[in-house]
Amino acid sequence: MGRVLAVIIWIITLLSVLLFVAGKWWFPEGISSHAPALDRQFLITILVVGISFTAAQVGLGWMVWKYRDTGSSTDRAVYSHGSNRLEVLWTVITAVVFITLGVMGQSVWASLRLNDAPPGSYTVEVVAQQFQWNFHYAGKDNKFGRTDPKFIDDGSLNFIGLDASDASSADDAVTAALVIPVNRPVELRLRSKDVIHNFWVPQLRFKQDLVPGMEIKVHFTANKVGKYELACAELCGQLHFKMRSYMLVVPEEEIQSLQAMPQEQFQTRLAELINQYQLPNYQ
Ligand SMILES: [Cu+2]
Repeated sequence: MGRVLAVIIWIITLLSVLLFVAGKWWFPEGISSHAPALDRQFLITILVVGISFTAAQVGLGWMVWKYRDTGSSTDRAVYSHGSNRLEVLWTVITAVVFITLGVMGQSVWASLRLNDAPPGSYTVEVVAQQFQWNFHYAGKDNKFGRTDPKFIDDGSLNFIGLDASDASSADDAVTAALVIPVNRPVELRLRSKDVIHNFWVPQLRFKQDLVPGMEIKVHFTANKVGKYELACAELCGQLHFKMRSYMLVVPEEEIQSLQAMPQEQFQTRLAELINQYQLPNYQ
């Protein structure tokens, strides 16, 4: 029986490794300038973790095989207090491996969050709420109209509390889908009206929480025109599954013309663009 168990452990290990090595299920194509660095880091991490996993499972199977009940032995089991030296050794090795991976990975992560967005970035304010996304664009004057929670009125579609008495809010647009330029840095200012939500576009290799009471600034550069699914990746309530939208990456000229449009025209054109672009093929 011990042998059978050992072989089962080895087969499960082999199949688990094959799932990854086969490469059938992997990330969709990356569409941001930081995607290659992030994918490289992910590959290094999964190789290190995969090798450790395989070694541990093969070792486990080997122990099961070696110390199986052969029916002939009359030895009694011995109790061991363990080995402090071994405990220290494998704790230190694990810590070194994980800290090294963490330090290697943080540079990409930090570059998108801790530095200021490059000058000339296209800025969009993102206000998440149960259960929809609101994207706020500055309009022709490049100035965001003032917002105040006291003006929030979902009934009259003022989801973000735009102050109508502020002159710079007159040309602003608020939409339910995100549209950004290609090959130009984009800064998102992420806020939430109620609970924690999470902005996630897998192709962008970008995922960030939106936390009530905080404005989180992040930036990235998308480098492929197209339509991508944008999901809330934080379980945020009963209708969380409905909190999905699109991110459109369009040529700079399209952004310029959208920016010059009044709100209603902006909405119509955005709807047209959403119909026009196809989602990437996931096969
Ligand atoms: Cu959400």
